[in-house]
Amino acid sequence: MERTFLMIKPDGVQRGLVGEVIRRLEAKGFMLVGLKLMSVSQELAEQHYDVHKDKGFFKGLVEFITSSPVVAMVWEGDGVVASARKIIGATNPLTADPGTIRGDFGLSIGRNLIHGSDAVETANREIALWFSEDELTSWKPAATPWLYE
Ligand code: DAT
Ligand code: MG
Repeated sequence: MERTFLMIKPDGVQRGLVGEVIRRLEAKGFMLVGLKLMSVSQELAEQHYDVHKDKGFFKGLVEFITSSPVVAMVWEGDGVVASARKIIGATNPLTADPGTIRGDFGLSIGRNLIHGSDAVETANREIALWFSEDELTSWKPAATPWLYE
């Protein structure tokens, strides 16, 4: 079953949107398999955003991610990587569609509330970076037959 890595950024935690984000993914039918509130080290933030290391916003992004706790999560389900990206919405909250997390709650690109892996391979890399194997729990939700034909 497909898995993705989601991270509620410091602004999402500070603004009290942890429950709202989890509620939306749960209501969709995805399954939570890993969850932790944590402070992010400089090294982890830099590794996570390695693909952006040459961008002008990289330094500010790392400062932001390390500035206050985040909620790191792994979610599982059919097509969860692409579907979670749709639920999150476009990178810039001002142009993100209403109904998405960023579209409903954000105003600026540097405070866009949540990260979601952009592809299955990226998800596997990010899950391994943020979670150890024993922090992830496989379980079978009772609702499974009511979610999947
Ligand atoms: P996404 O988070 O939608 O995958 P991304 O991978 O292009 O977006 O960028 C990673 C994060 O970096 C993004 O969530 C917010 C920040 N960021 C991207 N472009 C930016 C910009 N032009 N100015 C400031 N921050 C930016
Ligand atoms: Mg990205």
